Order: sequence, then C-alpha cells, then structure tokens
Amino acid sequence: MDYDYKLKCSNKRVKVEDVYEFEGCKVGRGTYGHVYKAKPKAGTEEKDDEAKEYALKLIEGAGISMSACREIALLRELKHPNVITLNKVFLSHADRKVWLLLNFSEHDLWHIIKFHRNAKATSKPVDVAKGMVKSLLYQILDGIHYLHANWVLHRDLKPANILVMGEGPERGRAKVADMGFARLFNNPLKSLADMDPVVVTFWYRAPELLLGARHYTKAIDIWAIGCIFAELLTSEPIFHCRQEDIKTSNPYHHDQLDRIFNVMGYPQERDWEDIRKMPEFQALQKDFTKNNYVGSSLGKYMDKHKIKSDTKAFQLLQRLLTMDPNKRLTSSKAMEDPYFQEDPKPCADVFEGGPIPYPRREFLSDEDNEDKSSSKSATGGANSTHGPPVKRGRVVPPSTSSGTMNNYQKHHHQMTSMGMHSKSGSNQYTFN
Ligand code: 0SV
Repeated sequence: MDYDYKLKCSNKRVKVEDVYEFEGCKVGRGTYGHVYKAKPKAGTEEKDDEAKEYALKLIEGAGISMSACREIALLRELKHPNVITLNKVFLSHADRKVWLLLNFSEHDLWHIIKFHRNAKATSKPVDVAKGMVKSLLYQILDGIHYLHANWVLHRDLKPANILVMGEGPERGRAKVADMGFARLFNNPLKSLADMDPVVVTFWYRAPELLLGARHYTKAIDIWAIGCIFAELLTSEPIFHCRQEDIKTSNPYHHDQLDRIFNVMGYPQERDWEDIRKMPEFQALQKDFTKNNYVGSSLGKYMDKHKIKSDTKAFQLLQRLLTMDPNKRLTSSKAMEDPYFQEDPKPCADVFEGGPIPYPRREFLSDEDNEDKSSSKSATGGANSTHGPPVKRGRVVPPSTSSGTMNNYQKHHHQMTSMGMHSKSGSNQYTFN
C-alpha cells in the first residue's frame, strides 16, 4: 500500500487513548481480555457525553481474530434495551489491538447475589425494591426473547453474564451480556482433552446437555434462566455442585446430574419420553438408582427456602425448570405468565427508584493485572467461569443512592428478600 496514504489514514484515525480516560480503571480480566471503566476526555468530540460512563473491552490477542470478528459482527446487529450495547470499535494499528466501546454497567447478578448471600450469612437486612426479582426476570426474558427471535443462542447464561445498570439514564436496567468464556469451553462438540484443566461450573447446564445433547437450543438458555430465577429467590445456586477440573470432552457429569435429581427428583419416563434417546442414557441407567431420589421435588426444595408452591413465582419457576426440553417454557410464553400480571408489576428500573445498596465495581490493582494464579475458591477462582475472579482491588465506596426516599418509594421498599413477598411482607429467610 502507498506509504503516504497509509500515514494519512493513520494520522486521521482516532485513537482510543486520545478520546477516553481509562488508565488505572480496570474492572475485569479474563481469558476474553480486559475491561476498563472509561470516560470521554474533555475537549474531544465525545465531550457532550462527559457524564456518561463506558466500558472498554480490550480483546485478548492480536488483530481481528475469529472470536473478535464474531463478537463485533454479532453485537453490531443487535439492538435491544436488555442486551449489551456496542457503541464503537477502535482498531489500534500500532499494537494490533481491538477495543470495544460498550455502555458501562456498575452491577451484575453475580455480585448482587453475593451481596445478598453475605447479608443473609451475617443476618443483616437489605432494603430492596419489592418487585426486584420479578423485574430482573422479566428483563432477562425480554433480552433472551429478542436474541432467540433473531436466532442467537446465548449458551452460557449465568449471573455473571447479567449486567445491571447503575445511576444514569438506564438506571436499574438488566442487560444480557457474555464475558466470552463459553466460546472456549461450552461447545458440546469441542474437545476439551487437550486444554489445561479449567474449573468450570455446570450449575446452569440443562440436563439434556449433561446427557450428551449434540446441539445448543433455546430450551437450554431457558433452563439457565430458571436456575438464575431460583438463585435470585433464595440467594443460593439451586444446582450447586462441587467444581470440576474438566480434562475430557465428555459432557456427562455425574455429580451435576445427581445434584439436579436431588433437587427435582429423578425424571419419570412419562414426563420426559425422549430421555431414552439421549446419547448418555445408558450411562444414566448404569450409574443412577431412581429410588435414591424418591421424595425429592422442586416444591420441597423451594419450601425449605420459604417459597411456597402455591405462589405464582414457584409455578413459573417449575415451568422454566422442566426436565423435558420439549415441554420447557419458551421466553415469550414465560413473559405472558400470570406471575408478571400479579402486583408488584415488573419495572424498567429494577431498583424502582430506591437506593442501590450494592457496592460499585472495584478497580483492579496492577498486581491483579498479572495475576494468572488459579484460586479455586467456592466464590470463583481466577480461572473459574461461573463468576468474576477473586480480586484484590481497591474498594470504591457504595454507589450513592438517589437520595432520601419519597413516600412512593417507601411504599415500594421494605426489609425484604429480593423476590418473594408474603402478605405480611416478611422474608426473613433470605435477607433479614
Ligand atoms: O457481552 C459481550 N461483551 C462485553 C463484555 C464486557 C462487558 C463489560 O461491561 N459480548 C457478547 N457476546 N455475545 C453476546 C450476546 C449477544 C450473546 C449477549 C454478548 C460475545 C462475546 C464473546 C464472543 C467471542 C462473541 C460474542
């Protein structure tokens, strides 16, 4: 190429570091790359937006790799309030780096649920909006409905991939994102044998995947949404199971299936007729004894967590967590469920104008930047895929609330769990 022309183009090209301030503002790190919180620099064309916060994702590796290309191509086509928004792509020719400019989200469900779990463990009450779980579930379904309508399957839905916007024009809006790990590890046909053992969670995996389903389906995403819904209601991962080091490409995970049956009961053939067609059906018959799960049911499990089976929330959960993928609810049917017609109605701001009790994202220290160790703690090691890595970050004070609550807001807030509201309003099990 003509050298002068190349130079002219290069001089014209806007460099990410010239227009955005993000030094020392790393908020995430993983195999996918690095994520920074960024603000437009004063005196740039973006100055009108100075108040707006962005996330800058620096894609791992050099140049426009297959995965960079896939992510950009996909996000460019998608536009929905409950799906992450790609604003711009910066190509840095000097170091062959690719940067994605996204809207910044202060929270995600992994951190929110962790906050409630800690509060529950220390018996500290948390003040959240009455309909928060309902609003979150509705918005997740809306985002997934949009993706499914466009034949995009998520394939790795879990709390860490549901972002929630903090203060600003999109306050309290949930957005479906994908930190990207699944691309490496979640392809059921991709061999994992030659990879380093990586701690991966199967907690959100549908039973048909664990029994060797060859393809991802919309129903697989719906199962994961059911798992997230249960976790929002109880603050516990419903199908919590010991983490495994995966070294093989085998999709069959005995312990994870055992956990599912311990909660749900063993699937009856009349409930899931095609189970016998699953590739791992023989292994299932060999390894499991139906009688071990007699007396287990979702109703019993949720009842232990103070969620009664005559509630609309429970009934919707049961329809989402249906073992037979062909009988599982679709996203559009789920959005029409009576749960959403019942008060409190789902809101656009999941916090319903009330204060946001969750801390802001921490900035990662330089030490974290180089940290490649693989802690395998229950809360997620550096290589774990179910949640953000253990961070040693600088703690930023909790986000300021929207100020004192007015009467309307007070009406919508109480010491409560995120989701279930008995008539008395007591939800002592979860957060009180
Ligand atoms: O959500 C992202 N990227 C942003 C991650 C950082 C956010 C920090 O605030 N990517 C994304 N991919 N797919 C989606 C869905 C449309 C399915 C939700 C969102 C994606 C990720 C990686 C790759 C390789 C391809 C697609």
